[in-house]
Amino acid sequence: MYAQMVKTARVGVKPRDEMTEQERAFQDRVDANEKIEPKDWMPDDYRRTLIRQIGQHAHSEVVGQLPEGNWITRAPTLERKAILLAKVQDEAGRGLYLYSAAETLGVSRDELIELLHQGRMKYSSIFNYPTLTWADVGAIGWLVDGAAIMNQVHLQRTSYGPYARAMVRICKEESFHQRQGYDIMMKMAFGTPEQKAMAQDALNRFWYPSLMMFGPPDQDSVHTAQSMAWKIKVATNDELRQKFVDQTVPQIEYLGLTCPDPDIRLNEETGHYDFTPPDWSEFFAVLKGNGPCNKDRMKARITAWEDGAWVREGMLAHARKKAAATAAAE
Ligand code: BYC
Repeated sequence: MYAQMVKTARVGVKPRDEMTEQERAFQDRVDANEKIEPKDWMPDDYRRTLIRQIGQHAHSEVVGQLPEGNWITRAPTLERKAILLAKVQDEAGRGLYLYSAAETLGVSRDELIELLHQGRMKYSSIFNYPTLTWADVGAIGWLVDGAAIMNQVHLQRTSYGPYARAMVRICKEESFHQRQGYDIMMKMAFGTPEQKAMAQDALNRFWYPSLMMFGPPDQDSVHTAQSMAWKIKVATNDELRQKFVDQTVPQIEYLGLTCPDPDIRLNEETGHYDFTPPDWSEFFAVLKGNGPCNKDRMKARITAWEDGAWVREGMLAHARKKAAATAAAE
């Protein structure tokens, strides 16, 4: 059923005097910071927006395993390999409980996965960039997980109960992920000149794609106004991007690396860093499927899904057998 709704999820904020009584009561609950639970009444567009965002979030976790998975067998030490394995495993688990949160809204995991494979649902743009060196694994943990946590800390206060609760656990994992990334960057940045050069190169390539993770500028963000009114989002794309820059620049300085944005500087008046925005035409090209790795990522996911068919069939057969045995014993 969600398939028919996917492309209709763009709505403006409905003025209060045009709302039905039910919609007004719903908005009042949201305004009072009450959590909305699966069996509560909710506007169809609230449901659709959540399915879209939670579904994309789940897909991002699952597709996001691929760039790091590329380095599991090549991690430089046994310890680094064990840490990376644990991190990638966390991402798989998060995909599962985010799909479960979406299922509470009446869409099946199979349907969401099918839409992803058909290119009708998105996942985060960042995972369409390649991981060329071990330093990229550090940059992903530091910058990509750092950007993700900036967003997810706010999402713990999102209005939909199951999503907010999933975020609490995700944030705990994410802070470990971010620290392991920064730890790799410290080793590299304080290591040999070659290691430091690799760290700088990873920062250069991941800086702007990380800024893009927060979504288009507020004036081009189609969903922000309504999502903020419903407290699905509790901060805008630009607000979170600015917070990320403010947090990250001192970390770059500590590492002794150089921010790839030559114009970045602390604005004494605002107390925030002024920075050059990403090339938004690149962002929209990546969203359209034209990033460096879009095709590889989808191919890998579809192959994994098809190769795993026998596992799903086996588990279903086992569940049917167990259910029949239980029924026979009653
Ligand atoms: N990439 O109106 P807007 C992780 C789309 S995974 C792709 O601002 P919204 C990790 C947007 O969907 C964590 N698409 O949208 C995992 C919309 O298109 P549609 C991932 C993007 O939803 C493994 C259009 O652009 N985090 O950390 O209000 C390893 C207009 O945008 C992107 C989440 O998923 C993008 N970057 O705001 C390591 C957080 N940005 O749907 C790490 C949850 C925008 O109309 N999601 N678009 O076709 C959100 O918070 C929001 O969905 C966003 C976008 C802030 C991303």
